[in-house]
Amino acid sequence: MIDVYYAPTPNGVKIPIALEELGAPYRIVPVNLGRDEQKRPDFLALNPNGRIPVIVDPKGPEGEPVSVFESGAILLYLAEKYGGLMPAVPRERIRALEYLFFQVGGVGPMFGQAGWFMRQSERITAGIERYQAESRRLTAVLETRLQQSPWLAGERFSVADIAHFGWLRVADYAGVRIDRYPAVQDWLQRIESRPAVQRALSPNHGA
Ligand SMILES: N[C@@H](CCC(=O)N[C@@H](CS)C(=O)NCC(=O)O)C(=O)O
Repeated sequence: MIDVYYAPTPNGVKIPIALEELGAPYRIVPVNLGRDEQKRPDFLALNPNGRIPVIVDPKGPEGEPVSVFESGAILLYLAEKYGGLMPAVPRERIRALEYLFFQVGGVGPMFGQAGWFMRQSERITAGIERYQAESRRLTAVLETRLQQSPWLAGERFSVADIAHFGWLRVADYAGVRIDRYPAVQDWLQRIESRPAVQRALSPNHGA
């Protein structure tokens, strides 16, 4: 059974969603970010970057335990291990990789910075405007893509959709009004209605 070092955050929710979609058993190990548990030595031994999510698979390569950090790496590890959530069609696989990296390199950091600047007691206008504008621009890229195809990779739901879902469902945190992006809004609703996603987001998820 895979241990998921978890907090209910935009990056955290990606992992139980993937595991539920793949039908893989897992156990939640709560990490209290408010108490900085992610900065303790035992956690840093799993992720030197001191952030969730992290997984520990007791049956990794050669049947030996392995830990994985960075949500994109975890999603790809799980997709390979359980044989799902990555399109088999080569062109769709390329699109899935593109949008997965677009999320971890673009949407995640920009939304995170926008939200951070918006919540500082000192108003730093240049920071707020820069990161909100970039968050909105990236969401417009997703809007264009989702006007063309039902899922980010193409015809199939994939790790790329899961990666974006965590942040897009809380887009207002970054000052992004999702009702201005109708294809993204429709896509969010289709993901929210998936039974595996509902299980993953329920408080009693995992073993
Ligand atoms: N690039 C990382 C980002 C992980 C990340 O930012 N995690 C946040 C929660 S969403 C966290 O652990 N924050 C606590 C901290 O920064 O100390 C990933 O995709 O896994």
